[in-house]
Parts: sequence; structure tokens; C-alpha cells
Amino acid sequence: MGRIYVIGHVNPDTDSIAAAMGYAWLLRERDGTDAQAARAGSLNPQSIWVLRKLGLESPLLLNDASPRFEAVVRRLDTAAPDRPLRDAWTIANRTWGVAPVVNADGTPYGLVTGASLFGFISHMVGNHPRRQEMRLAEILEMPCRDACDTQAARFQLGGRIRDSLSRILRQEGDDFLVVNEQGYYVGVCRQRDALNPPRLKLILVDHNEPGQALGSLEEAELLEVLDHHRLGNASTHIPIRFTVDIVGSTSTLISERIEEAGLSAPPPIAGLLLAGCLSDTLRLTSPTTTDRDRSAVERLGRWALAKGSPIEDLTINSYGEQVLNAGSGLAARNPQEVVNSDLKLYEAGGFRFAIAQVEVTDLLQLDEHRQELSAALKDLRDRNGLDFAILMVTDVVRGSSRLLLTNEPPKLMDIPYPPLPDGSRLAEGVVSRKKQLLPVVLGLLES
Ligand SMILES: [Mn+2]
Repeated sequence: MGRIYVIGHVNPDTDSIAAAMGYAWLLRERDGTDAQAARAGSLNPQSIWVLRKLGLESPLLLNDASPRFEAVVRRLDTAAPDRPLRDAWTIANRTWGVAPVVNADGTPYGLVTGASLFGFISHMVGNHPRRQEMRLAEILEMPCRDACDTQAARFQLGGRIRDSLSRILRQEGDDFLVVNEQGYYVGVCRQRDALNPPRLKLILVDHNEPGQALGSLEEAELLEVLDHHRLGNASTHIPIRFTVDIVGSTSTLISERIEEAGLSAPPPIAGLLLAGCLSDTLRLTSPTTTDRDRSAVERLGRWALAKGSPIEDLTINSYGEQVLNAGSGLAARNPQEVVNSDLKLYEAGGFRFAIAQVEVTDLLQLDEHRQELSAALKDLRDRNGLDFAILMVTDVVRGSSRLLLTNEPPKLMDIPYPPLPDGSRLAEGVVSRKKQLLPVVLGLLES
């Protein structure tokens, strides 16, 4: 069957990412299919936050379904330019009569083909009858470089075949070199394969209109559509499985299929689908919400919040709140909400203090909101009768934090994070309150 890509719409939202990853997981788990989740554009801040929180890798970026050279490349063994032609001869006998010759630095030198070999021999022998007595063994001792076609076309592994069609057709030879982005040898491609490449197998989730799909959809082989939007679907040559249902999220449909298979998604995948559903239905408050979405949230919550899950200490409500907040950055939220939404109180060394944390996808946001956040932090300290308070603004993309401190005691002067001109501190590589920041603060307070 080969690899199948499961992909959502362009400008992907969290439901699109979740449905692609959730369905790819189900196809692998239930059917043993080689299904890979993909995305048709950059992740939005909410999806970045959710994937980070759950410890999941971002799905593969796939902007365009047009076949690329990687679909037709054959990774043939190589000979070195200075090695005897015998080496290339051995390889050519095992392939279709072609041997790539590659320099010591990994760049291709050329191809030994039937035509190049014939050209070489006729050049050696010419029309001298005496030289026709030359033995094959002598010829095979000559260096590969002498019998190479160095003019063979080179194509980029990731390049679209369609964009190179006229060059492919104009080529003298039938075999081409395929190189990676750095220009290093990857393999060889035959003209006939390039002219008839296998189509990319696609399953569309969370959309069905070609206008919302990745580019060159018409060049792909569409296997299935699973969606909850209005119809505007592409036509196909053969019947496909097509599901469009009136529910609040595609994640709901995926969770139903997982349940129907008698399976339960592992906590990170369930947490991702839960985020997709909560985000599309605005925590089940949007008018698109149905009873099936409510059941899905219950079911996904059961799987996602299990012991040992990355979000085991949250509830459906608190998780949903964080998911929706993660989409908005600092700008869309009032400072009181930012400092209060993820707040922990501590006592140590005779001090009572708070550490609040907020996750952003870009620390530059902090510069615009620093003053009002500092004011909200002071206010929080006063109202809770604390000695001091810290706000940890964590960049979940780059994995660093900046700290705002208010009324910190002299003992914290030695905190090992350099102060910036605006008075905040830069905690490079620090993302965990529990495991990184708190032990440092406790160490100083109790010293
Ligand atoms: Mn959706």
C-alpha cells in the first residue's frame, strides 16, 4: 500500500493538526498502515503550545502534493573517480547498467552508463586495428573518471518533478543524478520513472474543499475525506470513503472511530484531540457543539488525564482554559488574568511567595506588556499578603524564560539569571517552574 499522508487544511488550526495526528495514529494502530500525519502550513501559537505541553513532535510540513524526485530516486551504490573501472562495472552489473561515480567530498562526479562506456572504448580503440587487440581486463584497470558521463543532469531530491519536465525530456541520457540540498549525492533517477511518478496518497481531514487543501491536490491520489464543514469537495476517479458529519470538531469524529475500534488513544494523542475539540467548540460553548462533542470530551478526558500523562495534574476545565489562552498570547488577555491563571504559592526560609507562569510563543511580546504585568504582579502580592512574587514568562518555542520579580528579598539578588536593562531577568533554557526555577529559589532562600 505504501505511505499515506493524513493532512488538514492550510493555515492549520489545532483541530486540523489533532485530527491528522489522531487519525494517522488510529490507522497505524488498528490497520498497521504506514500513515503519517502532515500539516499544510505553519503551526499557530495554540497548536505549538499544545504539542509542547504533550511532548509531541510537530507533524511533517507538506505544502504541495506534486510528486518530488524523492519519490523516484534509487539509492545506488557508488564508485570513486580514481578507482578502477572494474568497480563501476560491478555496480552496473547489479543495477540496470548504470553506476554513479561520486567524489570523496560526497558530490557526484558523473555516471558510468552503457553509452559512456561505449564512448570511452571507442575513444581508446579508435579505428586502429592493432588496438582492437586490447584486453577487457586492461580497460577495466583504467580509472572510472575516464569512462564517466559528467554531463548527466542533476536534480534536487525535494524538487517537484513537474517543474523539471522539459529538462528531463531534453536530456541526452536516460539516467539522472539526484542530490540533496547541499549538493551531495543521494541516488539516481531513470527518465521513465520521472515521467510516471507514483502519486502521493492522501487522506484529508477537517476540510474537503480543494481551495483549502495543500497545493496540487489534483496530482495526488485521494483516499478518504473526514470532515465537519460544508461540502465543496473535489471530484475523484474512483469511489472513496467520504465522511462529513454535523459535529463541532473533526477531533470528535476521530475519537468516535478510536472508540468504535475498541481502542483508547495514548494520553498525548488523546490530549491533542481533546485540545482540538475544546478549541473548535470554544470549550463546548460554541453553537456548533453537539451531544457527540460532549461525549467526545468526556471520553478524551478519560484517556488524556490518566495517571502518568503529561497533563495528569489538570482537569478538562483547566486544560481547556489553558488551551484557549495559549492561542491568544499576552495581548488578548488582561494582566490580572495572566498572573493569576497559573499561579502557585510557596513557603520557605520564612518567606511566603508566589510564582506565576505564562507561556508565550515569542518573548518579544513581553516588552509591550511588561509594565502592566509588573503592576498586576505587585497587586497580586499585596492582595495575598506575600513577601514577594515572580512571574515566569516562558517562550515555549525557543525554550527560555524571562522573570519579572516584585519585592524580592536580598537573598534573591544572587539568582543566577542575568538582569536585563528593563529590570527583568533572562533565564536561558529554563522552562519548568517545578524542576528548574523553584529549586534555585528554594536554595537561595534557605541558605
Ligand atoms: Mn475543525
